[in-house]
Amino acid sequence: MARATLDGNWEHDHTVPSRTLYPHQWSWDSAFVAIGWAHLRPDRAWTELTSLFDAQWRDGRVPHIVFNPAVADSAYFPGPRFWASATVEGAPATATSGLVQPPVHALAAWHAYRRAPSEYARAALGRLYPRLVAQQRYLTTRRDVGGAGLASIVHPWESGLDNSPAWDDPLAAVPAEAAVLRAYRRRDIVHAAAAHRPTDLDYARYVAIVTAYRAANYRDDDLIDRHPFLVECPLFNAALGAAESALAHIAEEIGADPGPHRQRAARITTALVDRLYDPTTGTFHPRDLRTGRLTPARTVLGLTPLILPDLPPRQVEAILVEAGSPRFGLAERMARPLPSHDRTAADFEPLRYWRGPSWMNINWLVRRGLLAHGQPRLAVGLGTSMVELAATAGCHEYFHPDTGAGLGSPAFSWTAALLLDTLT
Ligand code: 9WN
Repeated sequence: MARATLDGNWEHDHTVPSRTLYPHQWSWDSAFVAIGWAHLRPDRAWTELTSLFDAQWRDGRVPHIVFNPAVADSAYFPGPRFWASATVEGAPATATSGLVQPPVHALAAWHAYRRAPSEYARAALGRLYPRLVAQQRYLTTRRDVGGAGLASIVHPWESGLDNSPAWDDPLAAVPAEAAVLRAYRRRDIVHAAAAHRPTDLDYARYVAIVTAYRAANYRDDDLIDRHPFLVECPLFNAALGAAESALAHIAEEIGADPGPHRQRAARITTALVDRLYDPTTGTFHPRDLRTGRLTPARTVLGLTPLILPDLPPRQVEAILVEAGSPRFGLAERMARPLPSHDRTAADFEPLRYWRGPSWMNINWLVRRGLLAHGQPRLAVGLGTSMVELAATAGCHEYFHPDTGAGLGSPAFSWTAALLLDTLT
């Protein structure tokens, strides 16, 4: 089933997340998918990552969508015409979006390499290395809007958890003009139930934020003075720090200097704890740069700093307490994987996208974190629940966090890829 899903979604040099909902190449999807290909066809793992980085912008940003020119503009909203990247200085010839997604690529590349090492893979890793470094440089310089050593996201789409309750407060401050949205036609609700997707109001704001960024040609200078959405996300920055740790391993493997990567990993970890950990809630929260405050929702984002190998013991312990609470239900024997939002919260919605359903990629990341921090029994508990879920429901995009029913796309690439990886 997992193999058939990946094979069915393979498209020349990349894997579409889903044939219906997402007919192009997505950034963090490709990273997760490469891990799956490492088990089946390692050559495709490297082709996948290489094709994504072929669309890297001159400033180092890796776009969150690389558009397939053979697919009609109307097949996905917002399509290439809306982003208009071709007119922007420093963008590649291929049409892309102007946003990024969590930088999980170095982590994925290192993981894929260790799953299937070979001379071919080492050469591919060596070619990818400077591009991964450029990606980090972009995020740690141009996106350090808060000036404290963390990267800011400029749109909820950059978090990968588009409509998480984590973004409700910062989004509420974004003016939403219904007229803006009426000018476009959403495609997602043609293929998925509207009640399982972000709302029209969410989309109006998504469009308004891109419109503001696009009007400045996707430049990042002076964002603090003009951009309507600026947030330091725990997952995004945990990925940023974990990327430096992975780059240190990659550097060692290919004969480059791992030292600067280790130093940067340590700095990002310290900044993440200083800026995003709340000792009163005992979990990590996003920081809204427009208000300077942490956003209050306790979402699964708060657990993801566990992927940082040098996260201090106090925060590791706090995450284990939060994850093991009724909010998320992590245990050595657990019926269902972690939900995307606090089960006990009033705004928990078990069917709506990132506001409750379980997702394989987030569970995979937390499981890696458990293994890295010496929690093999909890990792087995979580891994078993993930495998049972996908084996029973199929390779769906997301799952009802209580019943385990499959939701969204029924043949979703990263679910297949990470199922394969969790099985071994
Ligand atoms: C917007 C492709 C992507 C994932 C995101 C997920 C969803 C897009 C959308 O699909 O986002 O980027 O149209 O909803 O939220 O994490 O990368 O699978």
